Amino acid sequence: MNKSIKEIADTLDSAALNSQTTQQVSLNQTISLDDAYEIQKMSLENRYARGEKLTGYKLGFTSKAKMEQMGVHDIIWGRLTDGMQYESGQALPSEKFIHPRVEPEIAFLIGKRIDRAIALDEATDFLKGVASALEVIDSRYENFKFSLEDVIADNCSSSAYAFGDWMPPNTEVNHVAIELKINGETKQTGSSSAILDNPLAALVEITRLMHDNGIVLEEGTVILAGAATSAEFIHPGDKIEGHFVGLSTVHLSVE
Ligand code: OOG
Ligand code: MG
Repeated sequence: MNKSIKEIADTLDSAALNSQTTQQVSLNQTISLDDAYEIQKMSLENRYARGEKLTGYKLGFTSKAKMEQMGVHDIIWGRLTDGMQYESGQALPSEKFIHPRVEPEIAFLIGKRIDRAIALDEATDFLKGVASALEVIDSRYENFKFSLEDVIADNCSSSAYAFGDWMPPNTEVNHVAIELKINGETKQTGSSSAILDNPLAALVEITRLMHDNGIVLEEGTVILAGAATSAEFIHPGDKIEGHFVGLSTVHLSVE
């Protein structure tokens, strides 16, 4: 029997809360893209009810490397909360995760309220800062496998993120050379231009998506532009470093 949108939202939220996998929704029933975003929104309501606060939004599959790694070829967006936020240098408690993966990203801090789709040449005017970032994704689905609708419903696998130092809005974020190291070993290298040819284009894209969804980006909102490289699995004991030329290094570890 088909589950309701609310039942699916609750199942995904408890899977995240209890660090346990659940079956892909699409194996049992067909849901539309609109349903998937509605499930995401409802599952986040449970987090807010537990006291978590919305901090911002993220894009997913904005680079070819990510699309190919996960077999999904459309841009998706998800919600970030303060419960997912870690300081650079902090340890991630492994019991909170299922099969986490880390990926290097570029982050934006909104400086001026945005209630419309902005253009690329005005993007920096709306910023308070830019930063390097690490995102930890942790699909709630078995074997990290999902369809486009599945991953959207699961809030785009969002589970943790950390920023490097915030830099002024006019700091160059394009063509930033990136190196992801785990335990001193280089696991991924790339360039921030892998993100839609320019991470600022991801900011433009999110303003368009938010406008279409009637969401206003308030001052202080954080944005993750999407990973520039494929993601790497992380395990207890790992020390993770994201090096970004011209931006600060971000560190995380797993305990
Ligand atoms: C979905 C999340 C994708 C990104 O940066 O592309 C994402 C996933 O890969 O599990 O966060
Ligand atoms: Mg990401």
